[in-house]
Amino acid sequence: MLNKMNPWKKDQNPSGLRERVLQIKEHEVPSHIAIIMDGNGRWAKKRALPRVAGHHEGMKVVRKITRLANELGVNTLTVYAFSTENWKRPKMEVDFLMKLPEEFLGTFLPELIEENVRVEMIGYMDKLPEHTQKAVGKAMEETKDNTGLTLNFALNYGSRAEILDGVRQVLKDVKSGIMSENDLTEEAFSSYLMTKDFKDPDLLIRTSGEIRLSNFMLWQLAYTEFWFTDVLWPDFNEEHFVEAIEAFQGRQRRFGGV
Ligand code: V0D
Repeated sequence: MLNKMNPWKKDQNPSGLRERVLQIKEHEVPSHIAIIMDGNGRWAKKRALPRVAGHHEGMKVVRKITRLANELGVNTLTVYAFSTENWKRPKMEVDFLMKLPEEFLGTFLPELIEENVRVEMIGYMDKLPEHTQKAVGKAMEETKDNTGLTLNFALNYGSRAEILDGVRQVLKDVKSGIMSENDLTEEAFSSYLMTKDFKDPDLLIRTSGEIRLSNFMLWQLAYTEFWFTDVLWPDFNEEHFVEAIEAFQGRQRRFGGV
C-alpha cells in the first residue's frame, strides 16, 4: 500500500540509507530546512520532454522528501515552488503550474494527514487563481492542528517585496502609535515578515548547480548553512537529502562548539 518507493524496503536500501538516517537522528537535526527546487525544466529538456513534465516529476519529489523530513524530526520544510518572477513564463506553463497544488493535494493530502503533517504557505496568495487558493486553503485548514512536520510552500513569494511590505507596515504602525521607532529590533522586524511564525532556516538546499538566492528569504537566511548540488530537482532523492543533513551536522560539530 502506497509503497511505490519505500526507502526502508531492504532491496531499495543499497547504500545503507536506514543506518545513515538513524545516525542523523542521534545528532542535532536542522529544525528548519529550506529548498530551492531548481532544474525541472533542464531535466525535461535532457529527455526531450516538455518542461511541464519536469515540474510534474518534481512534484513527486516534494512528497518523497516531505516523508523523510518528517521521519527525521525536522520541524519545518519550506519549499520554493513559485517565485514572483515565474509569472514571466509562457502562459501555458504557468497554467500548468497553478494546477499542481490541486493535483499534489488530491493525491497526497490523505497521507499527509495520516502522517500528522501541517501544510502552510508564504507568498502573495491573493494573486493566485481562485482554484489554487481554494485547494491550498483547504489543505491548510484540514491540517492546522497537526503537530508533526510543517510543510511550508513558498508560492508567489519574493523576498524584496516581502521586506518592503514589512517596512511599509512598520511605518504605518509607528505613525499610528502602535509601534515606537526605538522598539524596531531585528526580532521585532522579523514579526513583520511572512515567516513570522517560523524560525529562520538552519539549512538551505539549492539543486541544479545555481549558486545564488534568487530573491528567496534574504532576511531569514542571514545565518543559514548553504548546501548546493548539481543534481536536478526531479533526480533529487533521499540519499541526497541525507547527504545535505550529514554535511550540516559535520559543520555543526566542527564549528558549533559552545
Ligand atoms: C513545480 C518543483 C507541489 C518546483 C515541485 C504553484 C516547481 C513541483 C506544489 C504544491 C510545484 C503547492 C502548494 C500546495 C501543495 C503542493 C507545487 C507549484 C509548483 C506552483 F499546497 N509542487 N509544486 N506548486 N512544482
